[in-house]
Amino acid sequence: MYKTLLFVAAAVAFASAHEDVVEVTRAIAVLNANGISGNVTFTREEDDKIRIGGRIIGMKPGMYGFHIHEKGDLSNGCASALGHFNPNGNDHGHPHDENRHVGDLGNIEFDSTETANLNFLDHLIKLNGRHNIIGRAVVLHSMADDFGRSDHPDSKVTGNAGGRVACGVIGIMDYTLPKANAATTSSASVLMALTFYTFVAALM
Ligand SMILES: [Cu+2]
Ligand SMILES: [Zn+2]
Repeated sequence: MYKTLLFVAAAVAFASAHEDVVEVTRAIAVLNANGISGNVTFTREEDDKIRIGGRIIGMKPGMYGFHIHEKGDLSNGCASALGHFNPNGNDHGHPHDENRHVGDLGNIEFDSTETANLNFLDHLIKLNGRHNIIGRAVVLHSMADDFGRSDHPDSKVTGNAGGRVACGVIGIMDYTLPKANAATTSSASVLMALTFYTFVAALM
């Protein structure tokens, strides 16, 4: 009897460990502060790269630092989002650098109509797993990011991109549910294992 219980427990543990998880395929952040407004979308594409899209309006023409910061906590404005999302303990860098924060998305450019149209890929940010940006914050800065290449003491930490002028929490937009038959398959395996055990026990 104890053996049976132990086996059932093991089978159930095995089945739950193999359950699928929700996969986020698209995320969105809404920015609205200091006369700056817009949406930023993050869409999973082939090779698991993320396409950053959308439009932000309200900044004078020029380049401005644009990052994913560690937390989605905006209770004290953009400041409580803390620093750049950096799960690997790297230096601040250019998006194409090997040594960069996961959150380092470089600069975005506002044109003469004070509009930034976003459409670029990043290979390091993800919508699932260790580099997951869901629930964190996107932050737009008052100055250009120097990619860690200047002599400024903040260069290798923040890119010396100045203050935080607007930010938004990154939320789930689209996702795929685990396959509906996954649970059925798991229960079926438990049932099969039980039947097999009963059969073996009967032989002994
Ligand atoms: Cu930043
Ligand atoms: Zn950084």
